[in-house]
Amino acid sequence: MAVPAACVRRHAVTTRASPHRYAIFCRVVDNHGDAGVCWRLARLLAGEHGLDVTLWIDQRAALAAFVPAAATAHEADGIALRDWTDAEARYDDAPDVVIEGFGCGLPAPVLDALERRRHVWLVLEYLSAEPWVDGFHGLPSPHPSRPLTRWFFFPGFTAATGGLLRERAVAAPTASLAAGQGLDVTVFTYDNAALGGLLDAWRQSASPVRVAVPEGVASATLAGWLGEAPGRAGREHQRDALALRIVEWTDQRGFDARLAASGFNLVRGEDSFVRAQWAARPFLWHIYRQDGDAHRVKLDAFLARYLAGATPVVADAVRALWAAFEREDPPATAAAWPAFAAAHGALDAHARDWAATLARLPEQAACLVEFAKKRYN
Ligand code: TRH
Repeated sequence: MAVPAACVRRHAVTTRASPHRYAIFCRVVDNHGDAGVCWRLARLLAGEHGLDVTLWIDQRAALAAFVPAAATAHEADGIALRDWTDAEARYDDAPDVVIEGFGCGLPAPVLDALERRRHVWLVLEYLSAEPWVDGFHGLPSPHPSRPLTRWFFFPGFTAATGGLLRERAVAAPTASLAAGQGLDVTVFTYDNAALGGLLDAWRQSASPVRVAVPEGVASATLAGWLGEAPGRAGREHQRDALALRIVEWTDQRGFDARLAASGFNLVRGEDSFVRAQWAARPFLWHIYRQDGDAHRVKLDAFLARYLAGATPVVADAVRALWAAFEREDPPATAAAWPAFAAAHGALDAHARDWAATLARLPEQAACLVEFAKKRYN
């Protein structure tokens, strides 16, 4: 894979050999994003860079939701799978590159092993569009009590960051499939009363709206709106123009394909948020809430980039809908929908332009491999 010049320039340190054995450490905070991002990265490193990758994870169930083999197997998709607790007890592996997922820490036996051998230790940070990320990507930090150095690796939306995860197979965006025959929507949000506002709007739509919701997603909100439990995969709920279908979870490839086949996507967290952008459809990001409303800063930083080149019609439609949803305001969300729907063609074109812009930025796995090569000593 071609490595963007920006990746290489920033880390110009003498190369001595190519690190080949990668270990990714992942602790699940909640939901599926920690496992999802680590798995996406692992698949790219193994599948597209031919590297030897082991994923150490503390909660296999979070991964097994979309990689069923991960519940018990020692290997899936060419990636070795190991339990975090095993590394706490004893660590005999000898990776060249250790990736600490989202600052989750490393078990003491791993730190002991790193002290004994040549390696690169990267801390994979959360994705943010905030401008300060440019200055922090790639900085070293000495360990407070051991002779070890960690390097901070920030994904991001500029050439000065580590970029975004993107498989070679991501298809060039095509025009939306929705025009004319109604709208297909995928909903992958957290619980949020504002989702009820959207369902109200879709129910009253002049043309059919077909909504797919993976089983268990936003189930309290859906139960409140439907007046009954949403049920298991296969269950369908018809409410006037709205056909709401509960669907099975798929693997990440299937999930990506589902987003690409929808005319509008509601996503959340980090990995699905990125995938909605590669799907190049109009979308709404239900950002993960943080204490002190820190998430609003992140949301605004993303919107500032996403809407920088947008027409007023697109910018107003996105801002009104996203703001109402973030405030968890059902009537305002329902009220924002008609303008969003009316701008669908322009929103779709904007989403394709945005995906094309992002595709010219560094690809995260390629950038990380280059970064590790330069720091391997
Ligand atoms: O599940 P998320 O909300 O995860 C997170 C965590 O809450 C985390 O603590 C937080 O810090 C982070 O968000 C910001 O959302 P995310 O990141 O979109 O991860 C979901 C993963 O599930 C993603 O890799 C896609 C995958 N998935 C499938 O592969 N198939 C499916 O059918 C579905 C529904 C999801």
